[in-house]
Amino acid sequence: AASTLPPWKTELIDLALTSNILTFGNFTLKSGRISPYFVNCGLFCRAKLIRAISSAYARTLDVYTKEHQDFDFDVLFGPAYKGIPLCATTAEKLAGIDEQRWGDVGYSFNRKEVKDHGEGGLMVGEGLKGKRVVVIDDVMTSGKAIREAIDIIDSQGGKLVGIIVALDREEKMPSKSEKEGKEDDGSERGSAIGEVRRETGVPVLAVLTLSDLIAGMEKMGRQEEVKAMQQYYKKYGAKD
Ligand code: OMP
Repeated sequence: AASTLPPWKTELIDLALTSNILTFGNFTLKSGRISPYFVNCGLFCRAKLIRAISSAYARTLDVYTKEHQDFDFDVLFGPAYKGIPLCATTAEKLAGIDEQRWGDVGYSFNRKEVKDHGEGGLMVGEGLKGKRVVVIDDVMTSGKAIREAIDIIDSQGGKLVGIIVALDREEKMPSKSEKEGKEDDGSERGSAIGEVRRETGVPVLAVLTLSDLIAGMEKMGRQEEVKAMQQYYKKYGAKD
């Protein structure tokens, strides 16, 4: 798979690695799983890093839209807090790719605390009512964070048409035993992203997947990390 990774993905992985956005060790995930790698998108917090990740989101959306004539959207919704800079900077990058095509795309985000004075309300930015909305978020593991964002769009009268994340960890749904705080039962189950796709009927795009990270690390000759990620994938990876 290493040879199929386009140069822009290799560069992004390299940048994530040198800026400690992609790290290796022992990490307990939100799901309770212990992962040998972690991606902290909150650390895209320097000019060249936010430029790189917002360009990658915009490129992924632009390419997907070109390849799927029936796909289009009006607003990028970035759930608070981490989605806030992502929706704004990605909208700006879309205008940079093609202002004719993307110049009128809106962006919006929610407040975590509802304001009771001034303009009030839960939302900031472009209104979602009657609009085709794409959720932009950082990492998808089990899809819990994404489901919360979908509820907000529903409550605002928006129409969810797509989801984009920086990283799809390609993990299977948590098993019943995991939800009870025990070890995974080892059964084969569908992917978290697949489940969200089935539930919502919309495409879930990812700038990078775990397979991309493995291919990128392989290209850089980081065999130890490749092995750890492959072992993790064997245990928790989704086969669909
Ligand atoms: P789910 O809600 O299980 O899909 O997990 C997504 C969230 O997990 C992200 O919004 C992060 O808060 C966190 N996360 C990461 O940021 N990076 C990772 O590599 C893994 C996780 C995680 O805990 O699964």
